[in-house]
Amino acid sequence: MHVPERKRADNDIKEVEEFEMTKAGVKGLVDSGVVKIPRFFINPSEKSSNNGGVVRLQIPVIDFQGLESNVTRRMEIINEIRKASETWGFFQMVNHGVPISAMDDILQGTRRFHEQPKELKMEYYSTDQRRQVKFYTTLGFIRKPHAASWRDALSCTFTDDILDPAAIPPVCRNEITTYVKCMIELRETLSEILSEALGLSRDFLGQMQCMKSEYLSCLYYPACPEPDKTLGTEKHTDPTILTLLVQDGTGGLQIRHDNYWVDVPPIQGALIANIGSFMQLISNDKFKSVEHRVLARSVGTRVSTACFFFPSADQILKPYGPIKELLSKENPPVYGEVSYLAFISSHQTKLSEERRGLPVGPKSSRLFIFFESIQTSNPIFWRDVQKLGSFHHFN
Ligand SMILES: O=C(O)CCC(=O)C(=O)O
Repeated sequence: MHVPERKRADNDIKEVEEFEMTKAGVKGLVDSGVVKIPRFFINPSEKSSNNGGVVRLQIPVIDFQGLESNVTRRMEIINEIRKASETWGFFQMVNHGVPISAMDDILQGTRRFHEQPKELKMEYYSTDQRRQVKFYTTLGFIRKPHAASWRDALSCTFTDDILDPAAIPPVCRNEITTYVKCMIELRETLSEILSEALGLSRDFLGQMQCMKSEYLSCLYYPACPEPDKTLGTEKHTDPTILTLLVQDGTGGLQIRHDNYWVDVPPIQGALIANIGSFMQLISNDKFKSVEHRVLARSVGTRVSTACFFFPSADQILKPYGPIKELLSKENPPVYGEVSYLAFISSHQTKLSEERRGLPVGPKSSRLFIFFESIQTSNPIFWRDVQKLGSFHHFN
């Protein structure tokens, strides 16, 4: 039977509202024994896309051994990271200095949070993007019609590296606090390496404070009764400077490369790094932000934790553009200037337009023009800006 588009959308919204009211997430659905997934998880555009992953292509694995002690090796690592950031936008790191125990613990803490009794998680359940700590599935979905991802998230925003530990759920408080400290240490190292890989002074990105805040996302992907109809994480790029990810041994993460979906295989002890689209902007397209997604699966639960780096609160309204030192007559700016806040909001608009199948304009208009107007015309937006700290939505 033909169901008119509007009717279908209304039904979807109702279904989402009912789902949100349970405050139990995807795991709650699975625990209730669903055999058919709700319509708002169905992702028709993904049905026909290559789900197998391509094994002959492999994303770079970079060994950090010798980074501090061997000048030649340091230069090699910088070159490997430059190459990977220019061509893949993704790389795996081993011997990166983050203790394996901290990585194992954050994955266990993530699992513990999501697997505790529903009543204990519910107090954190929220669709309010401004909450610094929240448990959610379809954040913002009702305002942005698109297919939801088959996963639950616990997210914590550390603006300028700070979050009161008391705000973090006790069941994973120690793990999150320890892991974020490790992420901050590694961020310092990567900030220097990425600066040098761009041909800038070692402290350049650090001085810009463009990766001084973190959004930690503790992700739980339950088994799905109809995995071919949805995705664990919808395809997207990250609106960040850099993202660091630890995944368990399950697999399912894929990145878009040369028009193929390439598997990112789990490697014991490795962390995955990917370039965010704000880095693509400030590097004037030298470094690439690429699409990635996570497949849903019929058996087993997948757990991962992503740490997204974005600018300091002080810098959030400052105009950023391609770094002047990287520009020349041969390499003119590809982008105009934009504040991070405008950028991230435009990223969401772009995502929802793409998800609705609308055409997306050329780079310049796509990124900036819409938010040039919003910046001056929307007082509510600006009120939210003032109390910024967690006005972020990373997929
Ligand atoms: O869970 C993963 O492996 C990736 C998650 C991701 O891409 C995201 O949350 O933005």
